[in-house]
Amino acid sequence: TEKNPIEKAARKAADAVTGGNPAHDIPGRPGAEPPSFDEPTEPRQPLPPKPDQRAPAPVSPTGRPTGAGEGVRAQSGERLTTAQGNRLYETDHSLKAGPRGPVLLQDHHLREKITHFDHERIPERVVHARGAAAHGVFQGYGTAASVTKAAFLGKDVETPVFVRFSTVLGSRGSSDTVRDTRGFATKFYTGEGTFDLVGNNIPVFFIQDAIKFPDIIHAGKPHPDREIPQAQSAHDSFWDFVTLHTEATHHTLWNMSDRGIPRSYRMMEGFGVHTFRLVNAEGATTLVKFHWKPKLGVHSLVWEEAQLVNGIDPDFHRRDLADAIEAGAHPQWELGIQTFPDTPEQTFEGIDLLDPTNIVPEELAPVQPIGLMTLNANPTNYFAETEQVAFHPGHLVPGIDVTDDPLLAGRLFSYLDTQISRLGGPNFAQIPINRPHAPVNDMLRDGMHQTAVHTGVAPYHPNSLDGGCPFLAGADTGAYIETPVTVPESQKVREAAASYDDHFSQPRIFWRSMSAVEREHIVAAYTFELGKCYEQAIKERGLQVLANIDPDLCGPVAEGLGLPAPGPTVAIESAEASPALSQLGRTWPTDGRVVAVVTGGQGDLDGVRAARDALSAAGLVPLVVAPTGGKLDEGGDPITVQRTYATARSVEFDAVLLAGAPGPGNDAYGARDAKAGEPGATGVVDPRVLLMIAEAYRHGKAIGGWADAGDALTAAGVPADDPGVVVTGAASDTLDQVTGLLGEHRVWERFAPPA
Ligand code: HDD
Repeated sequence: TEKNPIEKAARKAADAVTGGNPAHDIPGRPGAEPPSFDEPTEPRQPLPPKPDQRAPAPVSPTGRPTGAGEGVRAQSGERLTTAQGNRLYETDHSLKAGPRGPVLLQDHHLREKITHFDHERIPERVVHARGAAAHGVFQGYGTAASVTKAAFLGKDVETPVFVRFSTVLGSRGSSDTVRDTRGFATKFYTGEGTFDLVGNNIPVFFIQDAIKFPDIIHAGKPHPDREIPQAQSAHDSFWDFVTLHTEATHHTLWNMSDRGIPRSYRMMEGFGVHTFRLVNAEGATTLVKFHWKPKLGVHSLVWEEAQLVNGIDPDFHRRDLADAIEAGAHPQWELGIQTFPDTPEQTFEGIDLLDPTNIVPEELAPVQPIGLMTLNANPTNYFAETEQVAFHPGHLVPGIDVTDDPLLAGRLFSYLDTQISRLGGPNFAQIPINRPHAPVNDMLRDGMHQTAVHTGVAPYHPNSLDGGCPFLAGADTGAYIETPVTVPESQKVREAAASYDDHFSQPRIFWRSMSAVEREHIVAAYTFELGKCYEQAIKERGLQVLANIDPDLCGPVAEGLGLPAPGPTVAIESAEASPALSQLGRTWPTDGRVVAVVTGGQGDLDGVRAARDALSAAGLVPLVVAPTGGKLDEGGDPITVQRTYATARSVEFDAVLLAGAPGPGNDAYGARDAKAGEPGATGVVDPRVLLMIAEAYRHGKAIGGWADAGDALTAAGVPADDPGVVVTGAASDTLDQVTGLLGEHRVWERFAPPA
């Protein structure tokens, strides 16, 4: 009946497939029955992006903002299309010769869809494969003007940033809370071009020369025969390397400390590691080390907690960062610099500034704040942004220059090279997340994935055909203007300066700066990691390294391994402690700390409500935990249950509150398990609540309760008068004390080593 010849042809084709049976008509086809499923067929406005997903507007290589249409192809138009923009009427069935017949090769849509899918993955980063990122803004204080002309550090200058945090060793799908260094890479989209500060949460590095980087990474990655263990340093090849290359001792000690298992990306320091050279407007130079200081303080997990989280929530850090930003708790870091005179020796107080295994204690060179970074938006698309972002320590702006640290020199080569293989060619700077927010006119042409349509005929300099464009910058505005540093006269050698030979003095400073609890954690970490090695010789070499740091560190580890403690083979000098290295002894803001409010569902619900509201008002995150999901107290002001006994686990919380029952005979934490008793049965505490209390106690978390909450503590074997355990008569009193305890992150007395 179709008059239109196209519709007629389409009907014929459909009949060929359906055998002319209208029951098999394809929804959306001309003349087809309306689809029987509830799918919108008319275009609707897409949901507006969440407020936290506002990405900075990408800028094209020509400096113009790119809307849909200029260069970037994302979703546009309302109908499903092929990659060529041809509208599709169906995407759920392959084209077949009859409903039960063979699939036809001519089905272009099928082949295009599957082929694209087959190529959806790109090589993961060879290191730092697992990461999470966020957008934000950096605001300069103007305090660095005397040492650098970098415009983005000027007073109140705002610069968009993109920050990617990562682990180093694990694959892209590995767990977040493994013991490892964390990457802390920041891309500043400045008006003078992009500046990348590609740092870590540990201020020193494993090796002193980039030529060893493949070796340390081969040693740390899973063994090549069985590809195990994933994302771990607790294995023979890692410890083989770091005990043979003792320059790794300092970094390894930081990894074995609580810094190796951060509580949150939001609670980590960041370090540029190398010494950089700043240049001011007069051309005077200063050597500096960059530091990021988190406003929330530096906090860590405890080891058992980290291990549990690996199974319970492998995305713990990723989720924490995204949730906080979405909730409006925007994490902040202050950027600071330690400054050193740029002398020919490039040392400070005897410390070689070109050796990346050294720190300069903050007591000798205070960190001076120069700006504030706020992360305020989550990425819109993980692949497009977090996965494709390409950092490079050589992305520098006028006023910031590199030094001759041999580790940095190798990095300046490596990052560009790796992006070419990872992102498929030399044009990765055109990917939206990598586009500078400054005009680009680079004379780089062609190549794989070229998305710019360059104009002109003379991409060379100087030229007369394109009007001489582009022109060069003046010496006052150009980047990469070499500082006239004298290179010491020497012969070509493959060796390091003698100052690079001392591998133990700096680790000794770190060890001696730790509190008793932190030392206990370090001993436990070494005992665990070396204990997981199979080779006796590696364990023994590990102990020798520890003896050379400090026999006090070696002794208890040797005892744990059941091996004799060797004596030191180097002179054990006295070391001045640097209190700034310890994470303890200060109180910090409690914003965003997660507190469980555990109720049996029928006890003191007014108390639950009051605790929830007071915690929220104080900027903390209360999560109501009850035996089952849904709402409590439907009659009055209902309380939404956020976690059930089945979904909650202590590791998600920084503190646990037990909402007391109004009186005896009405146990608030009664088991739902029929075997254990009726819901809310008197005297029965659900084993999952008992586990939560016991774990929270073991992990040094504050535990609070009111009214008869003490009964549950007793059942869990937790002494009600122990430090950090607060039971009072009223929710408000308990809350005040628990929030106070959270300022110190944990109840450290619980970890005190046995006398
Ligand atoms: Fe590196 C990635 C940090 C030494 C070679 N590195 C990478 C990332 C961070 C660091 C944070 C992840 C960036 C992102 O999120 O995309 N790397 C460091 C620090 C180092 C360091 C602080 C020492 C001070 N790196 C280093 C050396 C080499 C590399 C010595 C090679 C000679 N790093 C790379 C790389 C990576 C990388 C292979 C992998 C993915 C990438 O670059 O983009 O090129």
